Amino acid sequence: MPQESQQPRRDYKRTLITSALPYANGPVHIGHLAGVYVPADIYARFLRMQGKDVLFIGGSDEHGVPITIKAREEGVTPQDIVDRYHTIIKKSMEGLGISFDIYSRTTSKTHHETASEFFRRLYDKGEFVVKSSMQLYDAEAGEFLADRYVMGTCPHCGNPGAYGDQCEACGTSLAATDLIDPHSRLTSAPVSLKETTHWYLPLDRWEERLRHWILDGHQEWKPNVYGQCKSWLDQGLQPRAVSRDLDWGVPVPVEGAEGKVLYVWFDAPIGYISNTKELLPDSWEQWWKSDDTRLIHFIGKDNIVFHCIIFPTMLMAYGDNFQVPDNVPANEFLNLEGDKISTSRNWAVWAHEYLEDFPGKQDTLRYVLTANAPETKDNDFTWADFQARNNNELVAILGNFVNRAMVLTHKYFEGTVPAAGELHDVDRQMMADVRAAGERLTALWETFHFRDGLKEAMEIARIGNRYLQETEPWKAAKTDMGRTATILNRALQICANIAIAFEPVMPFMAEKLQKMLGMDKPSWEELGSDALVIAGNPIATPELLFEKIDDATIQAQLDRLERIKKENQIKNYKAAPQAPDVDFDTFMKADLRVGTVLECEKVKKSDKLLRFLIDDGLEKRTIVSGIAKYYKPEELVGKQVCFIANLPPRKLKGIESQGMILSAENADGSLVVIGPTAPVVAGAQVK
Ligand code: B3M
Ligand code: ZN
Repeated sequence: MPQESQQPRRDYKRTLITSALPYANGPVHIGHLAGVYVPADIYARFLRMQGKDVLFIGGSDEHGVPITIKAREEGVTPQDIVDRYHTIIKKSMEGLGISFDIYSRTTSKTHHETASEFFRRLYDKGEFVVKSSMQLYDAEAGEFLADRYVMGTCPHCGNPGAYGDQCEACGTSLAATDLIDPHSRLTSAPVSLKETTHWYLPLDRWEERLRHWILDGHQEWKPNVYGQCKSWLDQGLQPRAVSRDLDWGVPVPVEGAEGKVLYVWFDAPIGYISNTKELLPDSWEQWWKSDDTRLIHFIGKDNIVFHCIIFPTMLMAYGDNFQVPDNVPANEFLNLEGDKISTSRNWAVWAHEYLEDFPGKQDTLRYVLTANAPETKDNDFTWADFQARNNNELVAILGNFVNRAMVLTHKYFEGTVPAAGELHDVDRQMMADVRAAGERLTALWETFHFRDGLKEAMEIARIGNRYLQETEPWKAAKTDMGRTATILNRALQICANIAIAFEPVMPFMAEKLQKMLGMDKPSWEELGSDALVIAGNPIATPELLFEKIDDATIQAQLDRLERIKKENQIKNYKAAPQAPDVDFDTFMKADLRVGTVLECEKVKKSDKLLRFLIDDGLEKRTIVSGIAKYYKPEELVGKQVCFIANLPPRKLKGIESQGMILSAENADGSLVVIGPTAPVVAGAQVK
C-alpha cells in the first residue's frame, strides 16, 4: 500500500485531466509516454469505466525558442516545423490508444485569442509589474537573443560549441554570460547587451497563499512534487518575466509591445483552457470555474514549478473562480539502456517508430512502461526487460492462463460457458483472492500508484494459473463432468476479471478479450464479480492475446542504438591536440613500408590479436597486431598494409612479432588498418 496518505477528494462531480503539451519540435518518445501520457490515459480510462464525468485534454506546445532554432537550421518557417511534428505526435498518440477527448495545438486561433485575453485581463487588473533589464543582443541582426541563440566556449570543459543555456559536451547548465567569447548563432557576431522592457508576474505577492494552499493543504501530493514546491517556496519567490523579445508566439496584446510575444511557459498551460474551449465552446467554464470540478495535471518532474506554482498563480490572479489543481502526480525520468534520453542525440525509442517496428503491440509497450514507470525515481528502459516482460509475464502468465481456460472450455463444453455447480472452498477462496486484488488495485490507482496497481492486476492472472493447477479440471473430466464445469466457469470468470482490470493499461487486449468472452462493455464496479460471463453463452475460438518476441527482433533494436551511439561519437569527436615537434632526422629513422598480406589468422587464446604473414619485398615476416575485434582474418588476406619495419622484435602470446601494422583509431575506439590507396610493389617505402 502507498506510504503517503493520498486520500482522493470525494466531493467532486467531474475530473479534468490534462497531460503536458509536448513541444512540437520533435516526435514523442518512451520517456514522454512513461512519464505522462500512459499514466494520464490509464487514469482517464479508469475513471471513465467507473462512469465518472471525465475530460482528458491534450495538445502540442508550438511556441518557444527551440522551434525557431530548428526552423532556421532547416531553412523553413516555425509553422512548417510545428505542422510536421504536431501531425507525427498526434498520430503516435492515436496509434498508442491515448484517449484524449481533444488533441489540439497552441497555434490554433482559439488558443491565440484565449492566451491573449488572459494576459490582457491580468494586465488590466494590475497583476503585472514592468521592468527594464539588460538582455543579450545581436547588433548585426538587430535582434535580442535567447540563451539558446548564444554560442561560445564552455568555461568547464572547453567545448567551443557550448550553448548559452547548456554545454551538451559536459552537461553543465550555463547562463549565456558564463560563456567565453559568446557570439550569436544568427550572425556569429559577438553578443552585446541592450536594455529591454518586459512584464513580470510578481510571484512573491502570492507566496503566502501558495504556501498555505500547497504546504498545508496538499500534504497528500507525491513526495517528489511536494518536496520541490517546498524548496521553491522556502527559497522565496521572485517576479517572473512573462514576455520575450521574439517573433514567434502569441503577440503581447498591449500597445507599445511590438516585437514581443508571451513567454512560452505563460501561454502553454493556458493551452489546456483553450483546448477545453475548442472542444466545448458552450460548457467549458463548468470544467474550469466550478468548485465541484477536480483538476489533475500529469507532467514530468521538470515541469513541476510551472504547474504547481506559476500556472496556479496565473489562475488565482485571473480570479473568476478558476480552479487550481487538486493533484499533480509528476513522474521522474525514464532512461534508455543506462543513458539519459535525448532528442538532440537521437537517444530514444520514438513512439512512431515503435508503432512501425511492432505493429499490433501497443499494449506491450503500455504494459512495460507502466510496470517500469519512473514514479518515485528515475528508471531505465532496456530492450532485454521489454522482451522479458512480454515473454515471461504477458505471454507466459496472462496469455497462457486465458488460453488454457478457453481451450479447455472448447474441449469439454464445445465453446459454451458451462454452469457452475456446488462451490468448493478452493473456488470460494479463489474468488475472494480475486476480489481482494481488485480492491487493492482500485485503491492504488485512485492514488496514482499505477505501477503497483498493475502488479495487482497481474496477480489476478497468477491466481488463475494457480487455480487451474490446483483444481486440475482435465482430471476431474474423467470422473466428474459437473466439477469440470464449475472449475471452468470460475476460470472464465477470472478471464473476464482480467478483461476489466487490465483495460486501462491494455485497452486493445481488453477489447479483444471481452469480445472473445462475449462480454458486454464492463464497468469498473464489476471487478471482483463471479457473474461476468453467463452460463450457456458461447465464447469465441481463442486467439492468442500476446506473442513471443524473439531475440532477433530485440537485437535489431539494440543494433540501432549501437549505430546511434557510434554516430554520436563521430559527431562529438574531438581530435587530440597536436604532439610536440619531432626533428626530421628522427622521423626518417622509422622504416615505414607497405607489405602484402599473405596469411592472416586469429591468435589462439586471444580475442584481440591477429597473426599476419607479410611479403615485405625482401622476405616473409610475421607481425602480430591487436585488431582482431575489427576484422575477420580472411578480409585482410591479399590486402596491402603499412607497417613499421625496424622495431625490435617483440613476443606476443608466444609469437615473435617483427614490426607493427599501422591503423587509425576511430571516434568509437575501433581501428582501421592503413594501406596505400592504389596497389604498390611489396616493400615500397612510405615517405
Ligand atoms: N512543452 C515542456 C515539456 O514538454 C512543455 C510542457 C508544457 S505543459 C503546459 O517538457
Ligand atoms: Zn562543457
